[in-house]
Parts: sequence; structure tokens; C-alpha cells
Amino acid sequence: MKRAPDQQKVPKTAKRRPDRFRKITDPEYEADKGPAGSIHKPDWLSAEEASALLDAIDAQPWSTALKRRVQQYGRRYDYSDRTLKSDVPPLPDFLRPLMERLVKEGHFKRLPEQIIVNEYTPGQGIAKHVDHEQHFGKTVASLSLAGPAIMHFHHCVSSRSKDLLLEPRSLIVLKGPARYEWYHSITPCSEEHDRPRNRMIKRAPRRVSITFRLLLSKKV
Ligand SMILES: O=C(O)CCC(=O)C(=O)O
Repeated sequence: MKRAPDQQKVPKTAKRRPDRFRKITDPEYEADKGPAGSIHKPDWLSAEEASALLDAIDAQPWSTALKRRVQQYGRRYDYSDRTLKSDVPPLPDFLRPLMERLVKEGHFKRLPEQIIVNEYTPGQGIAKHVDHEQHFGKTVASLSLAGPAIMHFHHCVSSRSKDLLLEPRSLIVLKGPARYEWYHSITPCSEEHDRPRNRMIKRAPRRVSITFRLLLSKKV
């Protein structure tokens, strides 16, 4: 008999490390579903496109100022004081076809103006946050490359939570409630429980994401 998602067998590791699997008991948990306003597009890129993109990214210098390596283009979001700085390169030509496609598919009204490329090795993640509302526009789009990770969504006010598995080459677009009413995060771990499929997902040697945003002001 097929078990309902919330009755699925909890892996042994979860019993040993209950903190990591805290949300198994969340009352309003929904698996495999982004919040309203999110659009998830698996296989948005072909394997060839993804591989060429990773090569182009790795040909650029990485910043090691944060715990994880990043590249920022257009403006630098300074995590220490939550301001924008203009001390980074302009948007690179190799990302232009993706930006044009995001506009063509209706995700953005004009070409994105700020990009952050994040690299996560096993054990690295990103804390729960809502992208800065005064700096960035109403759409945030993130493309996953190289390895999988589960994006966790926590509602800002209620106890609702959702998980969405982001496979390499998938695109997630956050608008409306998904953009403004839900935190999103990636757990800093080396394996995680994919509850709908009741299996553990090992983080690949790296996951790389490219996040595209519009700027609300270009004064900086
Ligand atoms: O890695 C991701 O997919 C999300 C990145 C993100 O949330 C951010 O850079 O603000």
C-alpha cells in the first residue's frame, strides 16, 4: 500500500539527527510544491547548454568573501550592510542569451540587471531570506546547475512550509506571494531527505545557481 507523504518511513539518519529533519512534523508541510507565485521549469536548459554555461562561469573570477564562492554582476549585494555596491563587472555577454530568453518567456519585462552566481559545495547553503524588497524587482529567477538541492520555503507569518527539489538545469521563478510572503533557503548539509520520494539526496561536489533580478534603482 502506498503511504501518504506524511506517513512515509523516516530514514534512520533522521532519528539520529532529528534537528536536520525537523520539518517532518511540521503540521502544514507540503512536499514538491513551491508557493503560489512560483513557477518551476525542470529541464529548462539542455545538458550541452548547462555544460557550456558552467565552463563560462568557471572562466570568471570567484569571490571568496562569503562562506560560499560567488560571482556578482551589475551590482554587488553587500550582505554585511544590505546595500548595493557598484564595484563588480557589468553583466557578462555569456549570460545575455539566458536573460533574453527570460524576457521572451515573459518572466521579466526587461533584461535582468543584477546577477549573483552562487556555488554550494556539500555542507554549504543559504540562510532563509526574502530578496531585498527595496533593491530588487518583483521577480527573482534562479537557474540550477551541476547538482541538486531542495529549496525550502517557510511562510513569513504562519507555520507553513514547502520543499521543492531543484534538479540541475531547472529554473525557478518567484513572483507575488512566493517572492514576498515566503522565505526561501538551502540547507547547509551534505545529504537531505527528499520526502515525497522517501530517499536521501546526496549533494553533488558542487551546485551552482544563477539568480537574475531587476534593480529598483540604478543610482548606486
Ligand atoms: O541558490 C539558489 O537557488 C538561490 C539563491 C538565492 O536565494 C540568492 O542568491 O538570494
